[in-house]
Amino acid sequence: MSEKYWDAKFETMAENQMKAFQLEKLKETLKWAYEKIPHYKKAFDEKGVKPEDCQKLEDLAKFPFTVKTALRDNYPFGLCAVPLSEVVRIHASSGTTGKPITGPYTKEDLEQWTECMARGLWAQEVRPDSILQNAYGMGLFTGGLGFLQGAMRIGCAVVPSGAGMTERQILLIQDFGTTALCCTPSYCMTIIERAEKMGVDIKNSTVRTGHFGAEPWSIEMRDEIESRGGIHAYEHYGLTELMGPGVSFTCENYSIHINEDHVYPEIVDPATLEPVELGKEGELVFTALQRRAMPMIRYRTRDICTLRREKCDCGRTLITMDKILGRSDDMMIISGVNVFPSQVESVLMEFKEVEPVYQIRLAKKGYLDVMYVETEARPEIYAAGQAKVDELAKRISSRIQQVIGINVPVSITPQDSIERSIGKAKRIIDERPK
Ligand code: DLL
Repeated sequence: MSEKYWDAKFETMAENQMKAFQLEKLKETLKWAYEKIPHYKKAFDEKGVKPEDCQKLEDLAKFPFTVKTALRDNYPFGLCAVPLSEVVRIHASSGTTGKPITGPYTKEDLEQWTECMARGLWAQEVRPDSILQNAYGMGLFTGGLGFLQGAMRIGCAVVPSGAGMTERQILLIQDFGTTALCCTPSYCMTIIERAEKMGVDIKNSTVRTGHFGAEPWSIEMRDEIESRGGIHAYEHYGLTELMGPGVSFTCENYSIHINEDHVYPEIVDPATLEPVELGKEGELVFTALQRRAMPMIRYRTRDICTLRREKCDCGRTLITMDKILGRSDDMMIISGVNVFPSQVESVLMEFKEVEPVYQIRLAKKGYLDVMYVETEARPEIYAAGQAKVDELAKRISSRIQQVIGINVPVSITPQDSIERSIGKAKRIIDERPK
């Protein structure tokens, strides 16, 4: 570890060395998965590929994808490559429908995950003298324990406050002198808003850094957290299927660096499933390079993103990804235009008169999907009377038309009518007949 990097060897490794390292790990992983897990043996055989067919990184494109249903179909331990006696932790994610998906870890898997988390938090100014309040859900969700492990590895004081009980979170910030706050960005906004109502000034509190993730959020939301909360808003990205958080993290330049010695990223065209070149948008696909309990080959995340290999001033050579635009399952097609909630969020955040809460209602009009946006205004707008409220709604609607190109009715709902998030915010209410 150095003052700047937690693991300088991998964080600043030359590209050709990294590729050689990845290839070696990839070959081991393909063999491990093929030999240990019937699902992969069958999938490889059906595609007519053998682990030995991977002789260069590009050969990975010949191998089959893994999709979420494979995890559900093999619930709970069908994709586990080791006996349960070697498993030391099992996380799970409920998802929206049906059975959860499981994430088992060996001792070594946990160790590596911890290192990935420490790497990210170290890059984000967390040090042994930090007081880190961890307001991610503690439990089956990978957020709580993932951040706990990484922070403990650095050796800072962790306050495992968990998600929820917002007034207590604010009390802890004040009493313990929290310097680093970990939670979803929407929950951070809830905390800031509640603190303002309580007359507590988070902006001038001890909190300096935020370590946010687990849901899509716009750059405008990031700016809002920074200006309204006085917090440097760092980001983490990850998913249960791979390890949880720890897949990637932002440096001081907001570049999202992928721990590519642990996860090998690809972007594919979600329609053709063909690889997409660097700098072009598509679906993120990851292969875990070092996991033992649950190796993951070409996992289709459904997250829409772009990969870039550009020099970053932080000195890290790790490949970067853009902010996630949204999940392909959350993409709405309105009047023929593809829209993600994060795009609506970007427009809403331009308006200082609205609270950073919103929801999108989807309904059917004939054969067409229609969308309604609901948000809340700041107290002074309600106080100024209904005409002001209506005028604001109209202005937002015409800005959406201008930026996204669709005509969307916007309504300003009564104060505090939209549920505040404590974890992953639910942005879409789908009222379309099933
Ligand atoms: O959300 C892991 C995590 C916890 C990441 C805490 C960061 C911080 P899952 O519950 O399995 O795991 O959800 C994974 O959440 O496929 C993305 O769609 C979304 N997601 C996670 N991080 C981000 C992010 C955790 N920074 C799914 N930006 C992923 C946008 C994110 N979306």
